[in-house]
Amino acid sequence: MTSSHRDLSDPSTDPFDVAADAAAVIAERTGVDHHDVALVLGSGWSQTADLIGETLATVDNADVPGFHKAAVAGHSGSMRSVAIGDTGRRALVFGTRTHFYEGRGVRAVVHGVRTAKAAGCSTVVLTNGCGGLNPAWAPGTPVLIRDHINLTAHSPIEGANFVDLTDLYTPRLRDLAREVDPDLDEGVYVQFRGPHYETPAEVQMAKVIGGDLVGMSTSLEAIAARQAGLDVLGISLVTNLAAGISDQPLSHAEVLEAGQAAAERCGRLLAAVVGRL
Ligand code: 8IG
Repeated sequence: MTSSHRDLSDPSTDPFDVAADAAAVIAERTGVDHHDVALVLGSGWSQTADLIGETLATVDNADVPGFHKAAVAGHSGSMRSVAIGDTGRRALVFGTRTHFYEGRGVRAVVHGVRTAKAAGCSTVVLTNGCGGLNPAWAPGTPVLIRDHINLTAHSPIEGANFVDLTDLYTPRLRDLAREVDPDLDEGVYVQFRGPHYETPAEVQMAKVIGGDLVGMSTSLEAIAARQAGLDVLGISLVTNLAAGISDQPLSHAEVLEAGQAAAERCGRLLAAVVGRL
């Protein structure tokens, strides 16, 4: 293990070196040098990973190079190594993510995904809480991400690397999720910078350009995952109707409530999909 805690925001630091350092600490603290699948738990998803299997180790984010404490209420500032049923495989479950709006830079946003790759994962499951544009999606409805529109005007990719994003959200994994839960709808996720929610006019713009879901995460992570060669499954939990779709104001309390209400359906979905990967 290396004791270096190189600063991701220093341009002379190679972010993949920090990811390798992080993976080494994770291996040491969890006792296994290989994880198979990584999950990032977004708003509303914190209670959903327990059905995957037994938690065998918990590591404080603050102890892992490049990671930070949770910035959002309802997120946990730790990562867990979870047995995937009795398959012998392991899931690396990130209890929180770094959001672009935190201002730590894109490298920090995608560090979890790069660490997952360095830890041996071949698949990443990105979850989030978001606003829905389809009035039929009541708060608490999970929706598969079919594609995204990245409105952050940033990319996690540095240099002239032209990464193909066709089928970014792996079709085979979407099919698998729908086998598990045939009622799952699919949608296009639009990542705004945040941390303010959208105006109703911005939500209408998202609709006109082909969006179904509005949120503040996931797209940049998915791009980094594709660059790393990971398969990506994205699942949004609609925790609120997007601004102006309903006449209700938006609140983070509503987000946490919808998560509670949906925890069982979402947990069963995650556990079944991860068990069958
Ligand atoms: I939870 O309505 C959650 N996150 N941008 N808009 C955006 N992000 C969100 C929303 C929302 N709900």
